[in-house]
Formats: sequence, C-alpha cells, structure tokens
Amino acid sequence: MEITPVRIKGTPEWRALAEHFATIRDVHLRDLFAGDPGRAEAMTVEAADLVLDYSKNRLTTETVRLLTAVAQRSGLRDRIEAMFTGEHVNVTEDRAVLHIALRAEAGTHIADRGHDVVPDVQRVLTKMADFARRVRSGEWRGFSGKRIRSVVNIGIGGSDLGPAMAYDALLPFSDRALSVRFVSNVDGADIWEATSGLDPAETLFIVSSKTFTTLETIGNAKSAREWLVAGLGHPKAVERHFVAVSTNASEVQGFGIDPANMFEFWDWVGGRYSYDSAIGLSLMISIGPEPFFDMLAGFRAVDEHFRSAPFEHNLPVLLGLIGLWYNDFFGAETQAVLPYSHYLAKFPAYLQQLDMESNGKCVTLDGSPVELSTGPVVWGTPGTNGQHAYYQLLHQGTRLVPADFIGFMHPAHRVGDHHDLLMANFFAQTEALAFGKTAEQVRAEGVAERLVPHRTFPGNRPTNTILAPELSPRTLGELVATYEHKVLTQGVIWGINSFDQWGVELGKSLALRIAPELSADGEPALGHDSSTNALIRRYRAARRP
Ligand code: G6Q
Repeated sequence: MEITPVRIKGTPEWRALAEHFATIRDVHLRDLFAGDPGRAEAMTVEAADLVLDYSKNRLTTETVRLLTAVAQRSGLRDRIEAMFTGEHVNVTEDRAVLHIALRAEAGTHIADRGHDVVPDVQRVLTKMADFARRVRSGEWRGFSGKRIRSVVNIGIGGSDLGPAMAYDALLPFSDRALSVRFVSNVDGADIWEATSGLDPAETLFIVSSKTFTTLETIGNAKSAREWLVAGLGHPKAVERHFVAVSTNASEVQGFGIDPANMFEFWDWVGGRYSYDSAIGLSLMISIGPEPFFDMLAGFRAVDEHFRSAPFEHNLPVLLGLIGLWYNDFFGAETQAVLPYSHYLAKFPAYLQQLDMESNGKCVTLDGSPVELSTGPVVWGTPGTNGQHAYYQLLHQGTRLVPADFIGFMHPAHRVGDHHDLLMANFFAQTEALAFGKTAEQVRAEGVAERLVPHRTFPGNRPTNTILAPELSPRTLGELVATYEHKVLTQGVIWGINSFDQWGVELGKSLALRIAPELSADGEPALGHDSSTNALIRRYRAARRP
C-alpha cells in the first residue's frame, strides 16, 4: 500500500492551531474553570465503560475543534478504515495490522490478501480454551501423572509485557491454585529465580515467541528444558511440559515441542499488540476462558467506538490529540501514566513499550525526516506510592509533565475504608496539580514570609482523569484498546509508521556479533571502536571459564 503522509506542519489547519496556541499558552486552568461553570461537563466523554474527564487540560473547546481539524486533515479517518479492513498500513514490512481481528466477533469478515482471518482467530481461541480448561481441571497431566500447579511463560518484549501485566491486573479473577511466573531477561538470574522452588513434575512452560528465534527466549527455553529433563529424568517429559505460542512451526518442532501443542498467531499481529492473541495463553489458563472472552469484548467495544465516534467525542482520539498538543506545542517531553490500582503496577511498563516502540520514530512513512517531535517518554507507577516519591517534581518542578490518572469506582476487595482513601488521593492530586496554591493562599495560612515561595504551588499542570467501574477483564480490555488507538492517532498525524520496530531488530543482531568474541579462545581480533574493544578485553580478562 502506498501511503503518502500529509506534511501536517504546512497545512492551514496546523497553522491555525499554532496561532491559537499563542493565545492559550499562558492561560491558567484557574481562569479557564472560573470562566466556564459547565467546563467539566462539556469536557467529559464516555466510551464503553470508560469515562474521560479532560477538562483539567490547558485547552478550550476551540482548541479541541482545531485539533480535530488537524486529525481530519491528516487522513486519520481513512487510515483507521484502512487498518480495520486489512490494508497493509505497516508499509515498511508490507503487513496488515489486524490486532482488531483478534477480538472481532465470530462471523465478521476481515481479510488479509483476500484471506478471511477471523475463522483462524476463532480456531486458535477454541484450541486455547480447550487447553486452558484441561490444565485448570487437572485433565492435562505432567509426565509423571501429576497435575499442573505452576505455569512459566518464557518470552520477551511483546511476548512478555502484555501477559505479565494482565496476569497481575486480573489476579483477583485467577485460579490461586495455579501460579504463573514470567521469564524474559537473558540474565540467568531470571530463569533461576523463576524455577526456584518449583516442582518440575507440576510445571508447564509456555515458550512465547512470534519468531521463535529471539536469543533471550530461546536461551531461557533451553535452560528450562535442561532443568525439566534433569528433574524428571527423561527427555520425553518435554512433550508434556512444554507448549509454544508462535508463528514459526518448524522452529517450534525443532526445539522438541509437539506441533499439536503449538498455538498459532500471525505476522499481522505486532508483538506489542499481541497479548489478546495466543500470547495471552498463560493469562487464559490463569483466569479461565470466559473471563478472557469478556476481556476481548472490552477491546471490541472500544474498537467499535474508535471506528465510529466523531473525533470530538472519540476517547482514544482525544487522548491522542491532547498528548500531541503538549508534545508539539508546549514542548513536553514525557507522559506519565498513574494508575490508582495496585493491580496495575505493570501497566505503565506495558504502555511504555506500546507507545515508545510504536511512535519512537524520526522518519515519516516516505522516509523523510519528521518535522515534529514524536513519541514522548512514557512512564509511571501506581498511586499512591508515586506521591511519596516523584510527584514533588510534578507539582513544583520546572518541567511540564502531562499525566493520565486512572482510577476505579469499586475496589477488588473491601478492606476497611482503603478505597475511599485511595480515591481521595486520586481526586486531590489532579485538583492540586491544576489549581495549585497561590502565595496569597499560603500567606493566609500564616506561613512565614521567607517560606512563602517554597510553599506556593504554581498549578496549571495538566491531567486526564480516566474512570472505570472496576478493574475487570472487560475494563482492562477497554483500557488497552484505548491506548492502542491513541498511539495510532498520534502516529498518523506525525506521518510515521507506528507498526515497525527497526530499533528493536538492531538490538537483536548486535549482540550476536559480540557474544562469540567474549568466549573465543586466544586473542580474537576485535573490530569495534577503541572503547568497545577495551571494554571487551577487560571483560575477557576477568571472565571465569
Ligand atoms: C514488539 C517487538 C518486540 C518483540 C520481542 C519478542 O512489538 O517486536 O518486543 O515482541 O522482541 O519477539 P518474539 O516474539 O519474536 O520472540
């Protein structure tokens, strides 16, 4: 597919936005709220079960109108359709981008190169559900006849972060008789710790790798296989204790995994968009097939909203446009994501990959340099812990840090008044960030004059508030789909390909060159720069055989 990106900076829509920015940049949120009692109501949108209040942002309804005009001009509407209908919008890899097909209703027709992919998705989901039920019920037994108590997912990047995040997020829905662990790092400490204390007779390994050639994953899978065979005393044990999730059947078979125990996915699913594919097998075993399907329904609800809602009421589009407003006009370099749920501890790390790997690009679709700043640095940790650490910088630092606050009406567990306290902090923080505290207010509290500047809060720090009824499989799916589509929105306006990852591919090949140099006998000729050569020599000298 030929996509000619719109050079958005040169368009009248962008220029109108830039002119408008000059009138907004110094306006305080205090004044925006004081001047419009209906502001919060006007700036709240809903999508499926999610509510977004974006009123605590440095913008007006006119800003939103101009931002949506930019989105229209960028061709976003057509690109959304192109993605949903299987066009090869990932132009540098000539691939369709069809994560939306992973959660499409059975019977929907979505074709890649004329082939309807939905029946394939449904077939694999059925196979996953059947396997998950057998493991959960104890029908699937290990080599020595014991039932499975521990599942270890071996994968990295997109084959790890999603299921690991979702397993934690949905722990209250999991079967606690089964524990799930995740191994990703090639650092031997990871597989060491993940297997420590486990009984090989009760352990199932899921090797998750789209390519089945990733150095870290294959290294960890081989070590896991040695551990298992040593523990059970027979190589045949591998068949009962290893399954694979991959697109590469021949490598899977070569590893010794029965192809009947391979769960397939396809090249039109990007790694970071894949945890609702078979990559989520560990999650499905943990929570069961029905909750997993509820999660898919949540994804689907937001997919439908994204595809059909007008941009000014479109939750993922608005999140994307607001982020772009700070990124490209206010010069913000980062985006904080602050979930007020202990179970979402890994959500920021998951979004970090989704966003930074997708939109960390410096050339447009046609290969020319981008004219605008692209993806921000995404980071965060759950509230309230962050409040006792880095929120100081958010309140009084010199940088502008736009933040998404994510909260839930109902807790997973009723423990005293904890949830009200948690949510009191949640509401108080966005209020304080927006409105701050003036020197007059500080003086009125009787604070000594020399301390007044230190205890003054400038405010005008922008936040989005995202609320959901509770953290459930369904709302998790809705949240993830929201951010997936936010990333696409921004990528289209910046004119970049959000679906390739040449920077990651580079990392995969670089280490392959150096690894043999570290263990080679004698004095291997090193052809790197003087720093790298010296570091390798130092390491070799200290290395124990
Ligand atoms: C995701 C990236 C990357 C990938 C890992 C693992 O979008 O491409 O994080 O998921 O490198 O790759 P495999 O699944 O092929 O092992």
